[in-house]
Amino acid sequence: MSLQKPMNEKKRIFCPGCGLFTIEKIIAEEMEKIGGDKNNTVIVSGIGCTARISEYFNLDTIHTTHGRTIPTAEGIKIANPDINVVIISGDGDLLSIGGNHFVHGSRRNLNIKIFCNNNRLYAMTGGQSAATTPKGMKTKTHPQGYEMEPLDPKGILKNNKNYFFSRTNTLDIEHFRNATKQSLEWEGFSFVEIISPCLADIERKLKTDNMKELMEYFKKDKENYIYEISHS
Ligand SMILES: Cc1ncc(C[n+]2csc(CCOP(=O)(O)OP(=O)(O)O)c2C)c(N)n1
Repeated sequence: MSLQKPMNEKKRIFCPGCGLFTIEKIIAEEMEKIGGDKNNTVIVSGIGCTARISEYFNLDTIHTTHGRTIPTAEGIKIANPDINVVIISGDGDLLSIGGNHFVHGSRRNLNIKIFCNNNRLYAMTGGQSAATTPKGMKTKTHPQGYEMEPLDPKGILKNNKNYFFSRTNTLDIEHFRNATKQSLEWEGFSFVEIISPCLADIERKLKTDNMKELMEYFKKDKENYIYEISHS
């Protein structure tokens, strides 16, 4: 049985063109390949467009409060060490409101897998800037361009001596699939940052070139793609 609920049974809330369709499909397919099912895998998500993804999986899932995915996942893992605990949530959820849990959860280094949809803003509430918004990017709250440098999750992981990290994107399926596979197979704390577009709603309303700029960022420099494993 597919790990994705059929679209005609469970209508997705995602806008046309949203990277979340790709994120759901690739994670579900890679989980299935390693034998993920209701007996061994739980998905945890927080609040936001991304967080709605948990209800589209044929698995036990928990849609928890905003920013609290990591402590919830840690509780599940500590009580059930043999279960694969996978978080799928947004950058606002994991790195803004939940940023403190990411800092300390990564130091605690439990075997949990985090997939962060980094659309670089708060999508569900209408496109406000987040901790991950790149300098100069136009958002609803910064129509002239955001003025600060974005938070880099990879930098925070340096406190953990045994992690898997990847920066990937939904425009390069092969890289994203490979990062997902490696993350699911990693025995320890793992964070996959998936840069993805929020174009149908935010781009149209703001009339920005964020999407074009995003594609150029990945085209121009392969260093923007990362697979990194750290051993203690
Ligand atoms: C405690 C709390 N604060 C604020 C909100 C409002 N809120 C709902 S979704 C959201 C943004 C979510 O952004 P992100 O995690 O990046 O997910 P996206 O919608 O971009 O996928 C916010 C601020 C809330 N529901 N609960």
